[in-house]
Amino acid sequence: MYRNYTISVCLPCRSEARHLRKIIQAIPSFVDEIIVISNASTDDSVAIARAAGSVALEDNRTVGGIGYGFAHMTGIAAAHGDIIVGLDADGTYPVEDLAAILDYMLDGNLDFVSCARLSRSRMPFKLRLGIVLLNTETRVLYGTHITDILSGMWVFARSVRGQLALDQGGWDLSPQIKIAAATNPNVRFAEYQIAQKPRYGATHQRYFRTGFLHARWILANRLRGRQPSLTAQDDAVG
Ligand SMILES: Nc1nc2c(ncn2[C@@H]2O[C@H](COP(=O)(O)OP(=O)(O)O)[C@@H](O)[C@H]2O)c(=O)[nH]1
Ligand SMILES: [Mg+2]
Repeated sequence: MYRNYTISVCLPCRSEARHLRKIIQAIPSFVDEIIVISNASTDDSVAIARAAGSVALEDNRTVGGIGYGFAHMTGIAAAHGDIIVGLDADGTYPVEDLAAILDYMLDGNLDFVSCARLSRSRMPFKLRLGIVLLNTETRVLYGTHITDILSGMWVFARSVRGQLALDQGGWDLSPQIKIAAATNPNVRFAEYQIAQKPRYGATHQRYFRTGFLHARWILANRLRGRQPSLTAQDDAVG
């Protein structure tokens, strides 16, 4: 519970068993619910998540071998908290800053906060360049200024869960959730600048391939003219 709001943290996870305990232990104690969603893990991530006191779910669906979006969607659907936090289970995102991020969200009367990395993080040049290009594409196509379209950490009110209309099972869930929130007039969206940390273990990422697929999805989604669902109502925060 934080400032009278219950908080759920969702961690998508593929084979992060070696450092999962450390990541779970770093989550502030005011968090009410920790949900680890394993996707096609080949190690004992699920058992370790459970032993560390979190709720361990499995969603092993994949598209093109990736299940990042499926894991997030399952976590978001299962979360009970008034506020839902999503972040990678690899130690890169500063979960220890969560109180400050929640203050920013609550004081600013926001519904969705995306945690943007570019101004405060060191990251591989090709990743930074890819993000800048995809940010620009998003700005041109959707008219929305997002400074880190690929951040893997966000915080939002469960009351807007039904408005996001998420359906991307692969990596494209990451741009999808931000574009859905930022372009929906019923969702108050802002970014919060964070510093990214080095990853535990090896990334599963193939930057060029994933970047190209993101560019294609961002364009195709715009051409489809898909509007976020305004019908699905959810209970209000608090
Ligand atoms: N690679 C991969 N990671 C997944 C998948 N599903 C969930 N994850 C988790 O998603 C998060 C992001 O993956 P990561 O390898 O860190 O990608 P990066 O942050 O882009 O380097 C990590 O916590 C993974 O354990 C999946 O299908 N593939
Ligand atoms: Mg990561």
